[in-house]
Amino acid sequence: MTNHWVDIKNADLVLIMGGNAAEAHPCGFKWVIEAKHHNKAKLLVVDPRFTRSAAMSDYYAPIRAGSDIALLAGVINYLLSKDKIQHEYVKHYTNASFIINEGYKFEDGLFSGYDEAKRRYDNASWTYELDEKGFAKVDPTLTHERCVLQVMKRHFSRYTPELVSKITGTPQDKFLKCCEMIAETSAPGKVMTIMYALGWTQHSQGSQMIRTGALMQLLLGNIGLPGGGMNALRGHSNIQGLTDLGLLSTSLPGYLSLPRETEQDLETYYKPRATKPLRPNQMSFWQNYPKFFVSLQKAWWGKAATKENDWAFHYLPKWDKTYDVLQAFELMNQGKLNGYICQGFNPVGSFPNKKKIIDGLSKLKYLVIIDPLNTETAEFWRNFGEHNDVKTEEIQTTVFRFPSTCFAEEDGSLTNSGRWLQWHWKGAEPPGEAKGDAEIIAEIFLRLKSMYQKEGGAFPDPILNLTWPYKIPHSPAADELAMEFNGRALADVTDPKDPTKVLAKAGEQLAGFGLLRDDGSTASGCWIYTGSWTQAGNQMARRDNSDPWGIGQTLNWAWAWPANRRVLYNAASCDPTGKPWNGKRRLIAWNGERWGGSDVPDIRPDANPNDEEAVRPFIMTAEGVARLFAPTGLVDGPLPEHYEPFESPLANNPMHPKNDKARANPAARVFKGDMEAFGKPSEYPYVATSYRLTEHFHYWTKNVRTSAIIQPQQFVEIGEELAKEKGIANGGMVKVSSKRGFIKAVAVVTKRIPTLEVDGKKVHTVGLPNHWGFVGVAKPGYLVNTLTPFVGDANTQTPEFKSFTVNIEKA
Ligand SMILES: Nc1nc2c(c(=O)[nH]1)N[C@H]1C(S)=C(S)[C@@H](COP(=O)(O)OP(=O)(O)OC[C@H]3O[C@@H](n4cnc5c(=O)[nH]c(N)nc54)[C@H](O)[C@@H]3O)O[C@H]1N2
Ligand SMILES: Nc1nc2c(c(=O)[nH]1)N[C@H]1C(S)=C(S)[C@@H](COP(=O)(O)OP(=O)(O)OC[C@H]3O[C@@H](n4cnc5c(=O)[nH]c(N)nc54)[C@H](O)[C@@H]3O)O[C@H]1N2
Ligand SMILES: [Mo]
Repeated sequence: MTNHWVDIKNADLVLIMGGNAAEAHPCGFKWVIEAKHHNKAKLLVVDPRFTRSAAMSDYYAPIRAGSDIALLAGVINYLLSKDKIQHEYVKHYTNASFIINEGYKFEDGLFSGYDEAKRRYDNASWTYELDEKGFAKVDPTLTHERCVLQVMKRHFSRYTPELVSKITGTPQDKFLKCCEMIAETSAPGKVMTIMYALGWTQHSQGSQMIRTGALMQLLLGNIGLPGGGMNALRGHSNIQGLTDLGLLSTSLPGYLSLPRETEQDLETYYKPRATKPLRPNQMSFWQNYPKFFVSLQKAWWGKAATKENDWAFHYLPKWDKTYDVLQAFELMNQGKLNGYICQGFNPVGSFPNKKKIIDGLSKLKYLVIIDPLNTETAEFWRNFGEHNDVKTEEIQTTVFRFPSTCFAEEDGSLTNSGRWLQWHWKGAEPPGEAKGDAEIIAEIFLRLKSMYQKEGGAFPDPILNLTWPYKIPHSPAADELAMEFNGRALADVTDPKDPTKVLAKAGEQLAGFGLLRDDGSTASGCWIYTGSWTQAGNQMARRDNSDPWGIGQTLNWAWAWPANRRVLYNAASCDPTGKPWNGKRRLIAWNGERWGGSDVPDIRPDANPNDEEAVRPFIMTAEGVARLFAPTGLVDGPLPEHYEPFESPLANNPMHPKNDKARANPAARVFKGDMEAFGKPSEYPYVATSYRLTEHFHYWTKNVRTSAIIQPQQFVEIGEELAKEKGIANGGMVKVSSKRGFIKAVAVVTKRIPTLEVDGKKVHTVGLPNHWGFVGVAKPGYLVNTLTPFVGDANTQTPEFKSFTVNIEKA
């Protein structure tokens, strides 16, 4: 989230699109109701189904799953052509005025630099024109034909209401009503918040769907304002913490990145990351990259990380490809990966194409499960009849099961969607032989280390020299780990302007990431968490809910990264003179000398907005402004474009019907064999999408008798028209099949799933709730991921769970 849960109450318009907060985030959804009650806010919901969120909305528009870019691009076209944009904001706070290089082209669905054989773009032509000093050229009049605003106008003008409706199935009048409601928030004092989740992320073009939403918000001037923002509603209670701490295969903590194979020395590694400003006087905050990186290396390897050995840069693995989950299972299938650890992870239930997942696990030598519960993955080798029809005698994988605690049985912090780190305390002792996750990992590590000590190995140094300062080495405590993430001074940290002034004494916990240094005098396990456990103690445990400004800014409740700031880019909540766009909802303001107010300023506190080359609010970019056109950052284009899902009811992409290469996302990775496993519309004519129910949490509440009682049996949802066509009765059994397998379940025939007219034909949607499987006390069912395709988003590799195709028949 750029903003936070409580802040939703400040919105004038709430757009829920690509999520169903009333169902999947019912506690957070209360802030939407607050906005309606206290702020007369309107709620707009766009979803293939009339959901529980839609039931509370002021306006609902249906959409074909997987076509959101077309709808949002249509809104952008509406805003640009009807001049419904926040002019001052767009001019000063975005790169609308920046001039793009002549080499940049977009033709027939493909951006310049495409390599078809590699399914990859070379982004060399997606750049700004630079002046002699290396700064980006701008045209403040916004009229240059290659300035971003004009490039955007040409790009999005193709998304006419007719074409949008033809692709999305959203009737034109409903689409235009959405445009009108959204456009109202281009007034400087009005804001819309966007709440989204998996309905946008789980697509082969998921990152670009989110980006299209962000572009719309920037044109409307809704980012950085209270009640505005792009708000990703996170899933598991600590999934925000997972990404913060760098648990993705190409990440390091604090959104630093693991070096690539081509970056074998520190200088090459820093070059694209520690970027110099692209406009005069901009902060370009990633210039501080070396301070965060060296502090991380010091936290991990202490004295073994020295200036002479480039802070042990050679200890880090260098990536040749991403090792996301799809990749891991592909490698298992190829026989190239023979051991796998699942810690709190049930991939047989949660990853696509169950058959391929099970085939992969069957080829392993060993599988380790760390989980408080039994799971489908732990039991993948056992035959459960129709629900898991495997040949047990042919599977040789050894499965080790380590019972672990769950969150309620341990101390620690959970980071919520709003980036708040909230400390919690153990509520009960774990049963039986269960051990904490940290204890299990520590024991595995210590045994590995002693093997390296005894037997040597190809490269023992990173293991032998790893810092391990815990009081009980086989059981690191949560507070020890939290203090390590925050970081401390290894030597006295002084003021660069006055070296006699000591800002932090050797051994002290650091108060903020401004104190981190690149000379080895500080250590921090995650720079964005610096400030969470200071000399003043555990900031995450704070529970003062006072709200002096009355807009939900409770700065003394828990602690938010970065720097306890609650709304990111909050300097954009003011006009270019430093005055809030809306005087009633003030985050910060410029008082003539400093920035201050109800939030921690997201700008240098003394940066005068009235200076000629003022510091702009998007301090993390080298430009100082937000990127409408993204020269770097995304692998599949500097601007969004609609592509069909890999499985779609349409034979071609109505945006460029003749170019088959641009039918689906041309930069998405598809493994050999998986392309052939995609279904054709003639055999699988219906759009399928999978989703959650309030009454269950994934696959684990099947173990809870009360949850099993309130949602007793697996079902699929279809509309009345499809039911009639197929002769399916409400409550009858149906078989749903894709090219990869089938499931059987009870049919719920409902008005809540509309039939849409797409590209001149009727398109029906089949809705698939996720929560059943073959382990637990609930009535057994089929795993929905028997049906889903093995392909992910081009940038994140998040699987395309939300739009694929199936057939349905009476069982
Ligand atoms: N009770 C309960 N709560 C949960 C969970 C749970 O299992 N149970 N899981 C948690 C987790 S891990 C997560 S990640 C979150 C997920 O939270 P959500 O993303 O809100 O949950 P979903 O139900 O998967 O999907 C949301 C909606 O997206 C819609 N949708 C599908 N395809 C499209 C599309 O192409 N466009 C648009 N506009 N909408 C589409 C679906 O119809 C559905 O209504 O929920 C969390 N909360
Ligand atoms: N078709 C389809 N597939 C989907 C989705 C979808 O919308 N549609 N959604 C996707 C999403 S968003 C997600 S997040 C994934 C979820 O996929 P998974 O994370 O694989 O699913 P969970 O069932 O949540 O499994 C988590 C396991 O963690 C265990 N656990 C709980 N607490 C602890 C703990 O403290 N320590 C340890 N070690 N284990 C613990 C639980 O018992 C459970 O077995 O599913 C994905 N799969
Ligand atoms: Mo999730």
